[in-house]
Amino acid sequence: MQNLAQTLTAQAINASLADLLLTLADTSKAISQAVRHGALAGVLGATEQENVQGETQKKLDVITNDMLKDALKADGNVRGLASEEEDYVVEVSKDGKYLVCFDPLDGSSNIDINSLVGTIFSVLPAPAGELTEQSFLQKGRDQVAAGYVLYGPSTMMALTTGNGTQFFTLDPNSGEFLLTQDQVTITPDTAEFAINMSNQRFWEAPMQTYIADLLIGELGPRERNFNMRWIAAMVGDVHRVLCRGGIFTYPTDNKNPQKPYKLRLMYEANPMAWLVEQAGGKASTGYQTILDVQPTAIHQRVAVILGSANEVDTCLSYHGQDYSQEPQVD
Ligand code: AFP
Repeated sequence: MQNLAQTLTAQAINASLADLLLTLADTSKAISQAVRHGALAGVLGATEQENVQGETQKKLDVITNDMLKDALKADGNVRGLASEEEDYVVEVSKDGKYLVCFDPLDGSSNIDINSLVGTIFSVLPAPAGELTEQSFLQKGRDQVAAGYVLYGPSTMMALTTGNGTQFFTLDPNSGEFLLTQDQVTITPDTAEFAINMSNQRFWEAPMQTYIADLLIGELGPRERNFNMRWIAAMVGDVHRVLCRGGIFTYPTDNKNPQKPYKLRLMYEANPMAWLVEQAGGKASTGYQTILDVQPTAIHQRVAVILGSANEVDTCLSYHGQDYSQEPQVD
């Protein structure tokens, strides 16, 4: 079986980007070890700190963030980095060709219950000149690589460099990520949806109607029944969608008018949207294709509706002109 390095060579990925992706892969192996040790390593539980999102940082959030920062600083190919756990962008090397945005441990609320967590990364070209937050504010369409590593029963990487979406499985014996699926393809139709139903009363009317029709199933306009899953870790829900189809959405809600969206654009929505599109799926904010959103801030959030192409289209058809007025966040 082909390993990650051999796959990158076969895709004719330039040496600098290939080295960077191998650094991310090697770091994810160390993160996988840290996650697996859990309570035995005293890494569970929360710190006293809050991140820029106002969320209490788990010990593993901080540990994994430091692991990635240290690895990327030593890599030599990185101009700068942005992390969910860092208030500001971090300059790394004036010679680096790439910017890396990452969520070091997505789903960290799952850590203490031994449920799925993962690392999400997005690689952008580094523009010339001084490094500022503006350097990172490039559309998802401009990514040169994107992926995640899922720390589940097996440790798996999903990766795209624009040559489709590939799955790699970490071989515990060799320590190599081996290519286990070359061209991941999302089924265009599905009978499975993923949403946090507890927010139902806060959604906008079109999403309430769309989900209500899924729940009515064969008795309603969809004329068939649907199943629901919610892992509370985007990395787990998106992996399921890539594996067997589905629609995943964290839509606009008015639970907190100052925060109508939950998921972060630069290091959650954009990398996942590219993986999904490269697998034949669709990814929308409800107002526009996620990969075409012009970022305005490194920690900006967006609504996300992604997965099986025909089901995403059906969901969007409920929105029509209702979604023409995107909520404005001060
Ligand atoms: P945490 O990393 O803080 O657990 O958040 C995970 C996440 O950003 C995303 O991965 C999940 O899909 C979503 O939040 C879950 O949100 P709810 O906890 O509101 O269901």
